[in-house]
Amino acid sequence: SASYKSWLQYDAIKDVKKQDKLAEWCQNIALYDQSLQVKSAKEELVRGLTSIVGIKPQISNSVNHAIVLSTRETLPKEAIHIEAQRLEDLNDEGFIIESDLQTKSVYLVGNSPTGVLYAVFRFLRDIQRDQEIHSFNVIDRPRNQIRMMNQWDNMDGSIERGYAGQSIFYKDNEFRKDLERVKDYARLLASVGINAISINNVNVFEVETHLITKRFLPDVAEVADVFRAYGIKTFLSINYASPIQIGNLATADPLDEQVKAWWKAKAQEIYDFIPDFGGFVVKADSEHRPGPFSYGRDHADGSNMLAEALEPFNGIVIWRCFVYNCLQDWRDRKTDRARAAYDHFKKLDGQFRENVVLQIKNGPMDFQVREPVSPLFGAMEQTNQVLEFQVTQEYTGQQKDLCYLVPLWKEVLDFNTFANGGNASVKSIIDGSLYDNKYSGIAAVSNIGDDENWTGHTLAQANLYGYGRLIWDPELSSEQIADEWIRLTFGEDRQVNDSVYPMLLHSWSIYENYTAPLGIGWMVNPNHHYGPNIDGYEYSVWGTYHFADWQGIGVDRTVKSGTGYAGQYFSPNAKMYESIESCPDELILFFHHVPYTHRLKSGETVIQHIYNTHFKGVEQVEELISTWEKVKGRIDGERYHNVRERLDMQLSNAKEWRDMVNTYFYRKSGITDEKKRTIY
Ligand code: BDP
Repeated sequence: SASYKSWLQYDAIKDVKKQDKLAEWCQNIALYDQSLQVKSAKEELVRGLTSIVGIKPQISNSVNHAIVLSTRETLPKEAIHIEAQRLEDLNDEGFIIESDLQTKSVYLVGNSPTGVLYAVFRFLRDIQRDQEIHSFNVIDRPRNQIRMMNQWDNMDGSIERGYAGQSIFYKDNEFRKDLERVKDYARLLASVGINAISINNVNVFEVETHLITKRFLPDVAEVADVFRAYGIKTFLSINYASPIQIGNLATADPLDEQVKAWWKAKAQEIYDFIPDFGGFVVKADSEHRPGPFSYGRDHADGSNMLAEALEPFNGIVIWRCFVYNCLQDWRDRKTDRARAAYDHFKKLDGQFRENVVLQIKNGPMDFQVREPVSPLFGAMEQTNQVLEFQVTQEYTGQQKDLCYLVPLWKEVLDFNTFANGGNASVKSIIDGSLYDNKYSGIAAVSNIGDDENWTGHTLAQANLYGYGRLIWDPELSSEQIADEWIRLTFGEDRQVNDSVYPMLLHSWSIYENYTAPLGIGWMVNPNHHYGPNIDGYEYSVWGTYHFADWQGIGVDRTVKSGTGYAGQYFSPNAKMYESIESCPDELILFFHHVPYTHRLKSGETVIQHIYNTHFKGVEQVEELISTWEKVKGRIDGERYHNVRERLDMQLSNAKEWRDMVNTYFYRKSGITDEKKRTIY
């Protein structure tokens, strides 16, 4: 169905002239490399051309009248005029696409077989839009090295924070037998340049602990085969206590010789099954997961031991920095959860082995609709890092509410940390250029499941697409990415584009308007995290407070009088956040406790801002619905109805948020709405 195909629709071109010309140029595919990824590239090209152009291309061994697929090294002599030396300046996965008017051929040449695959996806994307077949002159390469997807799938088939059905990998504590859907997922991921995937939840429970044993390794190997053909490396999340749970050892202490030997043997065993296995993702000492702290060791000891075991095989350890005390006493309220990652890890800089990569969430708390950027970025000059985003919309509407996340991610990537004495955007840190890291990149929690449309909300496909595109090229704008996705997904229909485009682009700010205000975050129902509950976490152990009383609200994170968190930033960011005058409005309650009557830079008081944005948010959702109504009849019914249903759910959610938030703060503060709207 159209919803299943998502952005790989490959709709037939309607313009007859363009169609004929494409048919003339695309009759043949010439293959000058036989590797696995080039085979996938060819298969995709045949599929795409058959559907877009309506011809079945032949496989030929001449460069004439052909789409030529080749790596730089295997280019035939006839292609001497193709400027393949341009490729030398690109990284491994880079490629060129060049039209040759004389022979009527187009050369898709990669530095590696995977580069060829990326060239094919780019080629198919471009011919569906404005690119003329005779004038290709593309040179492209991914900006980030590790471009990863984290599945939070459990083997019972459930997905932690999954909002699109069950796992496509597992069912009833076994691997699914049919891997067709995994293959289609691999196609979607490769089409936007993803090159790594971890296939199980970071919380590794009983069964999943056995993924690294003979019981499941043959299955893992089969999945890895599917992904390999699309240039994607397979990783597993592991249980730090594995030596105890499956190794019959008495300890998992990283400095214990038996434990070290056990992991070394384990690594050997895994690589016997999967020679190009990527490595481990580890959540340790976090939210009740075991880790090195139990043995009085730190996270350098903990990760280095695993890294040593993987090193002979070029494997890496992706070690998560989401480490904090999730059992704090709220009455004490002195420990600030926001400080935790920096406090734990900063001091370990320089102690990690080269194949340890720290994975840092974009913000210091947990994927809230608005958070400052984690101060750890740039703070560890000698440590490899990847950034972690959450594509699945745990705190941003759970794929019932619309929230296009690319603008949020872009703000994070563009943020200047002022590390290294100057201009040091997050993107220049995690692409490895600032500190010349051996490993670097971006990972994100996936938003897919076995729903027909993959993502529950059809428009949430744009987040998966956008994540891949943005980390391939962080210079792309949110607007460009939205436009590409809409056209590839719904075809070339101006009216559809005119509707969906503003819906996507405004959706993050709409969601922010009707939920937790001014960077304070949370206020959600505990556990499942959907819908409003202002005090849901206020008196619990998780360290997520808003401190609202009758006079004011916000967390004082200043150095002067608060938790000191603001001081974790480089100057001048530290100074900017420290002072109420210079702290940006949207984060004021993250950094400061202020009276409700505090006047924002916008001119509104905090309380009036809360009322205004919450009334406005609901009105904006109503507008989303009327905008969506304009696409009715212009796209298929399945996708139309899916989105319409979701928007209706979003509207009732937004109203609930509006009423609970406004009422709560009216009752706390006793201050009436200037505009005298109804507050219950
Ligand atoms: C939180 C989720 C929880 C995850 C955790 C993590 O609520 O389900 O296990 O993050 O990232 O956002 O480890």
